[in-house]
Amino acid sequence: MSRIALITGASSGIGKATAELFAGAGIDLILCGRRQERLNEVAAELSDKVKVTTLVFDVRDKGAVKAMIGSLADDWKNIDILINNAGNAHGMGSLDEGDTDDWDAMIDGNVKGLLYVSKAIIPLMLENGSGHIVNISSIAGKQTYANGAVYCASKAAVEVLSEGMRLELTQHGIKVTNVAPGAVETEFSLVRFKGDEARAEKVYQGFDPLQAADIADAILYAVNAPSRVTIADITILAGAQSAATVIHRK
Ligand code: 8X3
Repeated sequence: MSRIALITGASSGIGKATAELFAGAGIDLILCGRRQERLNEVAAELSDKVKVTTLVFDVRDKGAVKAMIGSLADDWKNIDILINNAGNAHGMGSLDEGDTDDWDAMIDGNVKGLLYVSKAIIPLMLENGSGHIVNISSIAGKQTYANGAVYCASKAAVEVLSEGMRLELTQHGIKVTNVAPGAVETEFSLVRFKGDEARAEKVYQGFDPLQAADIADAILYAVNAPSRVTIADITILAGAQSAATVIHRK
């Protein structure tokens, strides 16, 4: 029987790349995101390979998360894999000058959003006595950098939540994998710098950055590992990257 994966933030970046790779591997998909049109495009692209359904909600909206996941037809509720991918950086600035709305967006999305989605899905996995949760953290969750402390804190929280989930859920047959990517060329920097394309492009200049598909590869590896194996943690840096803020540029 084919597996079912629910992916948040599935309309772009790592979420979309994971959906594409999973479809190739025969995994049915529940694609979640805030933008129905973009989700529809991804769904249309993949629905000749696997069964695909979409759910539109913002992970920050507790009520919507509960209602939308609760609205899934019974067949779709047998979720084998949860990819907690939705998350973003908003702004970059010092703690004295940072925008508190940006802080709210990062803590609410990256931390509370991940919790709301997990809370809606863990009971379904417990009922089945199996499941796999993959949390997309960041190298920023392991290494703090100036002007990014709130983003780093939000991702450090993801690291801790991965550990907490693993401690609570292993006994119930549910695996938890934490994936911490470094510099991946997606819309990440464009969002962080609020649409400033020149600034966003500079982040990935002078070296060969990671692509979303590189992260998707690692995720597929983790969810395909035999049942005797738990891939607990994967950190993936760009080939020219040695730490969160250390990149060898030509
Ligand atoms: C994104 C990686 O190093 O730009 O999560 O914060 S970094």
